[in-house]
Amino acid sequence: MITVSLEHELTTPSTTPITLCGFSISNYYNKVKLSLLEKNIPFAEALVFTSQSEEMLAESPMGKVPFLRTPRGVLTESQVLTEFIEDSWPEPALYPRDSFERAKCRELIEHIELHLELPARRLYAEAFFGGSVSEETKKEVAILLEKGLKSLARLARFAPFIGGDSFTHADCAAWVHLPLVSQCTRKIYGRDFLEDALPQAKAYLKMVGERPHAQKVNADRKAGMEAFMSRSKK
Ligand SMILES: N[C@@H](CCC(=O)N[C@@H](CS)C(=O)NCC(=O)O)C(=O)O
Repeated sequence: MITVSLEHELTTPSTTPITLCGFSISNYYNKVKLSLLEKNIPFAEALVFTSQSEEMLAESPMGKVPFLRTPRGVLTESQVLTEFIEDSWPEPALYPRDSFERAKCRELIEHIELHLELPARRLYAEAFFGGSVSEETKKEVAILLEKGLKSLARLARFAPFIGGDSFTHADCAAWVHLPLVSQCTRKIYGRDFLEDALPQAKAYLKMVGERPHAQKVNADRKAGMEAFMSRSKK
């Protein structure tokens, strides 16, 4: 595990209460980072790559990122981090106050992660990392993605945000995950499944991407890409 501390500009080292661990090309890392930035929560970032070393597993039992170091211990699973962040710093709220609308928001996040990001992830090796994926997997994933996208078309509101009229954690999730569905389907199947199923998504993603905090996440992602690629070649 490689750990490098990157103090976030909002923080000072001595008062930093939480540290987001992972790397800036991870969509799950960026989901949480965008939520933290949008809520103006002071945090530090530590560059940690996925690994199965004892040192890593002691903090992140699956060896995955992101994880969050807090004064009371470590938390894993990005959605758990999101919920912890919202519970610990309720203002500004990134979930609706109404319990049903709040649940609808979480439904969108679950939906995007379970039915879109997870199947799409099975293509990443070939789409992004120079590996290969079997024809069988490609067929299976295509069916899952078509179904997931049809279903998202029923759930997403784009009015103008994915859950309605305010920016929420669901936008943080949609903005990091949905572009990967576009990119990997274009690469693997030669057409953009997202564009075909949800033509409104493109303008929506552009709108979210214009938010200053999204731009910061994107700039860090681009800077991190080169470091990650040179590390994976070694
Ligand atoms: N369910 C996890 C997924 C996180 C995840 O898959 N992270 C990727 C990086 S984007 C990872 O750590 N992959 C390494 C692995 O699966 O061992 C979460 O929401 O935090």
